[in-house]
Amino acid sequence: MAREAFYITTPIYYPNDRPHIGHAYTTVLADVLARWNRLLGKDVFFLTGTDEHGLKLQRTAEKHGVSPKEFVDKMSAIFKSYWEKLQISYNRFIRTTDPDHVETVKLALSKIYSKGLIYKGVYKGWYCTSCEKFYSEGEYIEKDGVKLCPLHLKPLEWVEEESYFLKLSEYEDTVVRALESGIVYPPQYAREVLGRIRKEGLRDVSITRPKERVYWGIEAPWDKSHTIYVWVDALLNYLTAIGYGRDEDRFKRYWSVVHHVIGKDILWFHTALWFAILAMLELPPPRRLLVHGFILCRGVKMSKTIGNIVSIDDLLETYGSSDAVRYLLARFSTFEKDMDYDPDLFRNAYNAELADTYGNLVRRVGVLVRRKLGGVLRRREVDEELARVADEVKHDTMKLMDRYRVSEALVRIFDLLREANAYLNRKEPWRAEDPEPILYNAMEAVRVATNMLAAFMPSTAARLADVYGFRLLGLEELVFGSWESYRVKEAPILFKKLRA
Ligand code: ME8
Repeated sequence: MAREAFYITTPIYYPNDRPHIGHAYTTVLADVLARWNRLLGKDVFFLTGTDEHGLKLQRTAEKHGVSPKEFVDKMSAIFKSYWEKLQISYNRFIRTTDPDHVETVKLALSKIYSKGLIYKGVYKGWYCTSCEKFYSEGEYIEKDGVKLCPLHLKPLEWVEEESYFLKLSEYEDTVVRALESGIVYPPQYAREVLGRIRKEGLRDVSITRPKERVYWGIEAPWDKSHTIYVWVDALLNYLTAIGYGRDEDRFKRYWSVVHHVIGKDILWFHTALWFAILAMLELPPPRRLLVHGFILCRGVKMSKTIGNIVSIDDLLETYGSSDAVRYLLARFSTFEKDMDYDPDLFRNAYNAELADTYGNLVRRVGVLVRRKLGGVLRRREVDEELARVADEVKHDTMKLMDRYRVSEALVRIFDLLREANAYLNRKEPWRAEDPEPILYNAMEAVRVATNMLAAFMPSTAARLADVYGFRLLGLEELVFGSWESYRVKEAPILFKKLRA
């Protein structure tokens, strides 16, 4: 039987600067979900990449004195190198300058154009280049008579030019229906967009730019003097990567199970604009749109443009490993709310959870197996109580992950580790005449927890499996009390304690 498919995407990021922890947050969350679904035995396709066209990139490259292509080549490689450091297991890293993407954009837009859903007009409005977005009255803020972008607090530019428009207004009902169908998680974000549509309606949007102003983009297939608006170009990446217009079977297989993970800043584009474009292409809306809040830095959204950034390198250096960084980002992730990056909170969780609860348990069990049993631990009678906890934890974790409750799932896995620590304290294998049954059960708890944690901390899981002599399994096969024998080569200290 064909394996169930699972398609997960991150936003494709603007490579105008290196990624920061906001980008890492989304990408790690998506990676955790991708890896978790692989553990469930699914055929996962995980997509990330860079959004390389548009005025922002054009200007940044000009500022650096290089061509846009040279600039994005260099920057997309930097994004890749960070995702490697963070062990992001993407199946494709898409770049909007990739030839198959350029082809997809032309194909999709020609289709929409031929349906009469694109018309010529004049656009006038206030534009933020950092957002690549027009702001209408009520959306921007005004200070000393200057109109400012509400996100970047930078002056908006007045733009008045010929443009082609997309008839979004004809798709209001379709978009509303999709929003009401429960595909947006958490639902508060669907309500937010619905509220805005109710208030303003869905207006037609400008989807091209005159080439003389924005040359760095994909040419409109029906008018070579225009380039496609970067957001329309970018959204279509989700179709390119799974073979839209080239491989129908593959496309259908993955499109039916697509999960987009995004930050709330780009919610409008991923609902109003995206759902409408999909309907114009006669495609269903995504299966799920998972929206998370911002990482704030002292109450303000962290952003490259504002300059209040915590870098990925800082985090890697502070917490010592990419697994620890991944753990902490997932541990404090919230979809509903923003998360304020608090170094004390992160350090305390690192010390209490990773170093003490997990690290100590692993080390204690390993040391005792080596000291008491010469490193060889065989299967013995199962402790019913610990087995029950392990089963319940696995069951609950699967349910939580199925509902994208990533942080709660982590806490639940740690319940098993806490229970195993308490079990060791109670049973005192260091005093026991026959310590093997106790150590076997504690080790089984380590194995079951580690196997689930492989989605969050893949290096740690692989390393432990190697030095303790077990194999990481699919979740279906993961049963407490089923591993035959362990060979403990060394008892590692997984996470060194951090000082304040
Ligand atoms: O918007 N907190 O790219 P982008 C949480 N190219 N998440 C954050 C964050 C923060 N402080 N800062 C950034 C774009 N992010 C477009 C996307 S997709 C078809 C095109 C994350 O480089 C979050 O996922 O500005 C947010 O939605 C995304 O980065 C924006 O990245």
